[in-house]
Amino acid sequence: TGPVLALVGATGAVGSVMVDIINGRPEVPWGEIRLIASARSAGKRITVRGQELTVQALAPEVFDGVDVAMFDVPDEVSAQWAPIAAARGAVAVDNSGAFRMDPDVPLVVPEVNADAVADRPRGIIANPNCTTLSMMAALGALHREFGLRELVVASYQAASGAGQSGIDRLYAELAAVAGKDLGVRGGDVREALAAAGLGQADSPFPAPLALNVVPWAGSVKDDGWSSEELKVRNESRKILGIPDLKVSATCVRVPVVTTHSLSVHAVFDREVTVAQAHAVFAAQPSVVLVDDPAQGRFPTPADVVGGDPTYVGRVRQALDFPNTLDFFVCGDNLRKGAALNTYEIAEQVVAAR
Ligand code: 2RA
Repeated sequence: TGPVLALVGATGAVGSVMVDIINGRPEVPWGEIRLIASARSAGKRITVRGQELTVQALAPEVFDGVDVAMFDVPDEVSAQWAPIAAARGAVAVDNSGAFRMDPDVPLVVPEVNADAVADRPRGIIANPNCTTLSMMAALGALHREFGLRELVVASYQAASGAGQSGIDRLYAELAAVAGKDLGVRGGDVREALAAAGLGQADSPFPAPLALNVVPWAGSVKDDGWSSEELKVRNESRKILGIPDLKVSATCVRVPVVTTHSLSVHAVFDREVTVAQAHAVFAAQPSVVLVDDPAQGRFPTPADVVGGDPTYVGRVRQALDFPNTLDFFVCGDNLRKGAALNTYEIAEQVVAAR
């Protein structure tokens, strides 16, 4: 009988991908897996590794005997329940934003700072935001070799980053504009959505996403920044262990269902060539290099979705900036960006026992 794993939020967008990941592993270390969700979803039956499990309602007792409890739930649910799981003896691995910047909670990407899982005074380990996480395997590998000093990032974030409601909204908007010749201007998208009964106020996005890009993700913070942009800054610093890393990010939502992309401008302490960067990426098992633009080969969300690795391409030495690389990264925001990294942390916790 191996350790007991609990998955809280088993029926949500990330939780469902988590179940796929657990089902797809060749082997798992767990003696028992418990699926947990809100009372509304309790009683649902989900097959995990050939066994039909019944989803249990979230309550303190469900954590009794649990070794690792993974949380894929909104911030306020994690804030309340991860400490309860920890108090009942579980290590909580939390994918919300509730604990990421807590100095007593490690923020872990196993390829970059796996050892940090051991130092968890609150019994909680945080999983980074999917936007930061999507570039971390690639950046961490470069940082080890060349010393990262500055980071300028633009994100191209998928609708599923906003959860199931984001996915549903994008499909509904696409249906509202599909099959129509909207002319060279692409038509009045707001009018087309309104005619289909899709009010802007009902959308998780602040502007139409179909046939559009939206330079906003997250909530409003001081001085014009979005929460998402500050997460890229703060979380990159914490994961890489560079508290004074200079970071500037612009986060943008694009009409892609799943897979976040980032355009990265990274300045290093030491000189770095494209060939050296290619060699570093090739040596990092969780990074796949797709970089032959003359043959039309570069990562795109449509090609990498559903995969576990981070895909990197368009690697260039910046012409006007010394020691600087520009490159493009794509990563499935629901897999490595959320469920997979959380699961890898959970396995790391039991492996380190
Ligand atoms: C988003 N990164 O894409 C967020 C989700 N955590 O909206």
